Amino acid sequence: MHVLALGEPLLEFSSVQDRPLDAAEQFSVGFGGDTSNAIVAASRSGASAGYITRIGDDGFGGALLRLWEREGVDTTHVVRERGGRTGIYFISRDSRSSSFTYYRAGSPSSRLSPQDVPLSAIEAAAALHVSGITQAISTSACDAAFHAMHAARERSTLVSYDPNYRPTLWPLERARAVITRSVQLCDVALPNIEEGRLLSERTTPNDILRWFVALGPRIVVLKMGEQGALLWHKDQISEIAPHPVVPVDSTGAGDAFDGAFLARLVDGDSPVEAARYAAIAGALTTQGHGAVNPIPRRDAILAALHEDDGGRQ
Ligand code: KDG
Repeated sequence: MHVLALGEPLLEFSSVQDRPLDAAEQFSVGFGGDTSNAIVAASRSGASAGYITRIGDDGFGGALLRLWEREGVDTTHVVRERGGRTGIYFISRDSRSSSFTYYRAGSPSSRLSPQDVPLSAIEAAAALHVSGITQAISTSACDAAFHAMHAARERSTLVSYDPNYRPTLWPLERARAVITRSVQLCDVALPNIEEGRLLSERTTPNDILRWFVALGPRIVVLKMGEQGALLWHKDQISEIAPHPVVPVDSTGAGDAFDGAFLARLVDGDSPVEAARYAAIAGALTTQGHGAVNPIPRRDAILAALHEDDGGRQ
C-alpha cells in the first residue's frame, strides 16, 4: 500500500437549494469525512490506497464500503460494527457560505481505538495520513490517531497530518494542544490558512507558515484556497500559484489537495511538483457539489497542469 489513512467517513446530505437547514427540502446524497475524501483523492491520482476505520452494518456503512470498493481503496482494515449507526452530516448554504451539521455522536468511528491500528499495514505503507477531526471526535479515536502516528514514525513510514480544525467539534485550547503535538510528530503538515490563523494567532501567511515550521515537520504546505499555497521544504519557501477557477462548492477541496499531494510525493515527485499538482486537484474539487464526486482523476489534473504551463511539453 502506498498511502493509508485513518479516520471517520460520513454520509453527506447537501442541500440542493441555498437555504438554511430548517427550510431545506431536498438534499443530494454523497460521501464525506476528511480522511476518506483524502484517500479517494490519492487513489484517483494513481496511488494504491487503504483506509482504517469503523462503520456500522447499516445502509450508510454499506454505501461507504461500495464507494471504496469502486474507487479501488483497500478495505481490509475497515471494521463493520453490528448495530452501529454510521455518522452523517448535512451541508446547508446561503449565498455566501455553507455550514455543516453533524449527526456523528456515538458513531462507530468514535469508538476507534489503538487496537484498530494495523501495525503491519502501517509498516508496509509509504505514508500514513491522519487529521485533527479524528482526534476531536472522541478520546479513544484521538488515542488511535497518536498510536498510528507513533507507530509510523518508528517504522519510517511518512506521517502526514492535516489539522482540519472544526470549531464545532472541540474547543480551541484543546485543539491547539493536540494539533501542536501532532505537527511535532509528522513529516508533512497540511494546514489551511484559516485554521493556521486561529491556531498560531498570527496574521500573515509567512508568519503562519513559520509557526508550523518551528514545530519541526520536514514539509509544510499552507493551503490558501484561491490564493494558492505556500510550501516550506529544506529551508526554502515556494509560492504555489492557484489554478484559476470560479468555485461552486469548496467542500473537501483541502482533503483532495492532501490525497493528491501524498500520491505524487510517494511516487517520487519533489514537494514543489507534488504541491503544484495538488493545488489543481483542490481547485478542480470546487467545481461541483459535495466532497467526493468532483475530486478529479490524474488525467484531468495533468491536463490542467499542462494548460497552466502554457501548453509547454
Ligand atoms: O473537508 C470536508 C469535510 O469537512 C467533510 O467531508 C466532513 O469530515 C468532515 C467533517 O468532519 O467536517
